[in-house]
Amino acid sequence: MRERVWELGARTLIMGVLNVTPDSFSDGGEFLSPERAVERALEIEAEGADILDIGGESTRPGAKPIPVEEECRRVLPVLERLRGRLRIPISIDTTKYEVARAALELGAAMINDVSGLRRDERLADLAARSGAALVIMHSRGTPETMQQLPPSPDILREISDHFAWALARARARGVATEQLLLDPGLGFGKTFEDNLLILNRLDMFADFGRPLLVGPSRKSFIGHLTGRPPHERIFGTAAAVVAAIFRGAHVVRVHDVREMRDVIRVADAILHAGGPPASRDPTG
Ligand code: HH2
Repeated sequence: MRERVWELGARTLIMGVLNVTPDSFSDGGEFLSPERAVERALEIEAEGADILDIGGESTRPGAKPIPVEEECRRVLPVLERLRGRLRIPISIDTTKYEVARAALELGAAMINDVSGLRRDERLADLAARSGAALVIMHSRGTPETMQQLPPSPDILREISDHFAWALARARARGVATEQLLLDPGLGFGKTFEDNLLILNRLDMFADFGRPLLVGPSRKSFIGHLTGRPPHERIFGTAAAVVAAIFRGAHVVRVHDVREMRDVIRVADAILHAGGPPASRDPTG
């Protein structure tokens, strides 16, 4: 990850979410002013996150795409103000080349591409040139269309096929294997049952030999099970985080960093009791 190296497998890493948007499904509008966003970023670090993921475009189901200029206007002032103020690396949650390029210039060390290179393969060129880590996430359709798609006949196969394609594209464009992470994209065009299945079978993606990132935080499948609105899905999120850890997740993307840090500490300790499981080393 540029000049940094993340050690994976010893403990589960936390990616703290900061959405600088008016319309994100759970924290939309909360951190739209750069001052509030910076405050929350510093808090996310203090709460124990290992990386800060900043996004300027909501990917909630039905969300309309926004222009590059608007996305830059939201996230770049926050990145500028954070320069030199965080010890943890920053990830930019974007599918747009221009946004990622500007964020890397301001010091971001990871590109979190929820389109998994489907929108713009040049994101891989940026990773290759800068050495930034690249998250390849699987999404069915785009946020605007994903709820209208018919269910996948075999969601696990569909995700695996996408990972294989995107890893090959990234490598062809010069990204080193060590820079790549995989994310099955909970909630992105998946049915309720798909999301549960993905979490329960997460270990099947270990065969790719890359670290696995998952983002169950406050998502609607948790609301579906608990009947609770996004801000009250912390316990449900905790259950999904623990399940993901026991099925081999290396990084979890969460809003409630302080709470999930405790959850992860306990889950990791149980997981490692009796020696570290061999399957946790993503390189096999
Ligand atoms: N989920 C969201 C956004 N980005 N990135 C990765 N790698 N994995 C995810 O599961 C993921 C993601 C959606 O959550 P959130 O950012 O809270 O909402 P919104 O897209 O409405 O801003």
